[in-house]
Amino acid sequence: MRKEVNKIIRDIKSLKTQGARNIAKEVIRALILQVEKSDADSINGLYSELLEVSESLASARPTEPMTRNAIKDAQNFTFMQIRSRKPKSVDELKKAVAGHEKQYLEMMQKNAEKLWDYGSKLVPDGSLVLTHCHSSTVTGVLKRAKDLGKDFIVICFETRPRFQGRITAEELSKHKIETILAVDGAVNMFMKKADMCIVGADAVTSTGDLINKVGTSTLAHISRMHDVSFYAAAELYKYDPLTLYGNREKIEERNTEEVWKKPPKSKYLRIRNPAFDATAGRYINAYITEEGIVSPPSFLSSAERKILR
Ligand code: RUB
Repeated sequence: MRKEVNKIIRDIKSLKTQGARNIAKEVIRALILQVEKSDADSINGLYSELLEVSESLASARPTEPMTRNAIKDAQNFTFMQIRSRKPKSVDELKKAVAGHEKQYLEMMQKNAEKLWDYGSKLVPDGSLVLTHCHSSTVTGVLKRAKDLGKDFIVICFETRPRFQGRITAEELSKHKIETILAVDGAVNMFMKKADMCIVGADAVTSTGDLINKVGTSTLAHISRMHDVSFYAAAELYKYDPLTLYGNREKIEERNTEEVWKKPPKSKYLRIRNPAFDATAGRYINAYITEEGIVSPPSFLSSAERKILR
């Protein structure tokens, strides 16, 4: 494996690269690097190398279907090239695969732009918007709404223990959006005055349930208590096809030192650090996707049209 690819894996594991889209984009960049600079001298050699590297990339953050979908697409494309197009040389295959991956990145960008357009129309002028963690999809929606001339205030919750809410706060305020950072425990207090909630997505299941940063389900439940609209901004590529067969989305448990560095030693004390939680589709008013606004039960049919299994 190339050392640049190793670094991408390390950055994903250490959370230097965060968020489902950013992780998927880095993984695709790694595939391009590996293929373009590969020393493989045969077509089969290149294919085996791609399979091996993609396994390591997929396991760097195993709970990200957007990454898995991208990897599956790369593997299927390469397989079909070898099977049907029968490249004459390894260089021809390298070029085809790298070219396909570059197009995939462009498609991701176009999808995000479309989603931001749809989402920005939902943000009411003069409103109070609540969000959680840092989602590049959500900040894209909010920045687009601001660019449309809308005035609104965003409250981002700090998102313990890694404080991704600060990344959101910094990014939005740089874009001249009035932003308030608040502690996670203040959700109920601010919900009373909120007009809408918008969060990102790590995974969407076949039943329209959402997996996102831990604390998302609290926001969703409390928004329902106060009758505040709750949206998740999720490209259809966040869909996890395995959930159609009953697979439950794994919730990543991270190092407990992130929560408490030096806790007192006691056999009665345990610390837990789940990174994500699941929100049932019935608490979500709609998903904002690149194909428009869809209800949680319709996410599946829209996604299935796009994603190869
Ligand atoms: C980030 C997180 C984000 C989603 C969506 O968690 O939960 O809401 O990944 O992000 P972490 P995006 O910081 O642990 O990766 O919209 O950018 O794909």
